[in-house]
Amino acid sequence: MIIKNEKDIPNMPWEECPKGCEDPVWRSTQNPIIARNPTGKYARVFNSAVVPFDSGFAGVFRAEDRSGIPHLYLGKSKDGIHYQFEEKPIRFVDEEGKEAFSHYQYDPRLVQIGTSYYVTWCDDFYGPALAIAETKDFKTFVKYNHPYLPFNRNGVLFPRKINGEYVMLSRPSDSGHTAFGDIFLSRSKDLRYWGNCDHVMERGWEWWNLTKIGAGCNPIETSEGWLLIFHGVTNTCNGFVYSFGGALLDLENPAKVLYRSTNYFLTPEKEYETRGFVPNVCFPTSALVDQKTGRIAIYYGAADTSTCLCFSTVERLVTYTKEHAR
Ligand code: BMA
Repeated sequence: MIIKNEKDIPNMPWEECPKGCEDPVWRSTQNPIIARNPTGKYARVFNSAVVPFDSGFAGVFRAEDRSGIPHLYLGKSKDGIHYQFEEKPIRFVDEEGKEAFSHYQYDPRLVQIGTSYYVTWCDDFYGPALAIAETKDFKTFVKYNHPYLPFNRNGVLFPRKINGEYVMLSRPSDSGHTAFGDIFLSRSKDLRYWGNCDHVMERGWEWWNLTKIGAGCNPIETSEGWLLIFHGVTNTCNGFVYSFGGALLDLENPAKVLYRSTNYFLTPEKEYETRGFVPNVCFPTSALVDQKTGRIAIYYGAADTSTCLCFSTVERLVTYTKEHAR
């Protein structure tokens, strides 16, 4: 299997698969890597995204301060596990250099395309809507005007143009704790005007993704298709449960689903996933992929309380997805 468009990341977080484990992913023994009150200023850091940067790692972190309002903070790390966070939220500016204010920001994703890094997140735009910003140096973050109308969440960019266009997955929603949702795709020539949309995946008939689904990590390019890690939600008499699974999308037309796993990769089982601010949430937002070995480190938010890591390989997830496909 060929992995495309990734980098060699010899210093990325990694733990070998425990003996006898046949699961598609395995958790870090260091979980949660960012536990409650990590700095004394933020109560909770979760659902956050990182990329390799400057011989280490840079990340955009969702952190909730003591007001409970989520904002995005910059974090840097040498090993991808221990992060130093900036004290103040990222200050976004618009394309004219003026401050681009919004009341809240959450669930960031982060991807490198060419020489720029793009942050996508859920922003306050008369309700939850997607936002997109570009940075080249993790110092200046230029926020474009909102790409879509409200309400929309889980905006996840592909790491390169496909047939000359940027492509983004998203999940149209309502203004609250949306009880429905499919993954759609839109295209853009300039990252500012989006359209030419397709429906990609509907919520599943399998129990774990019955209520709604949303793209998780930026798709990983392989010779077998784009590997998409997505979250799936089911509704119980005690509320939503967030798990995650995978699909392979067509390389040329990623609106076409080639394989979709009927089984989840990971579901809340550990105490740090089943207990917390919002119990029973495993919410994947970022994956580091080592081109040379195919190792994957998935960052996921646990129980809207902490940041966790789990591991796998591209080969293992692609094989699992195909073997457990519908
Ligand atoms: C979703 C988002 C996520 C959160 C999840 C569970 O709607 O708000 O940030 O992790 O709910 O509360």
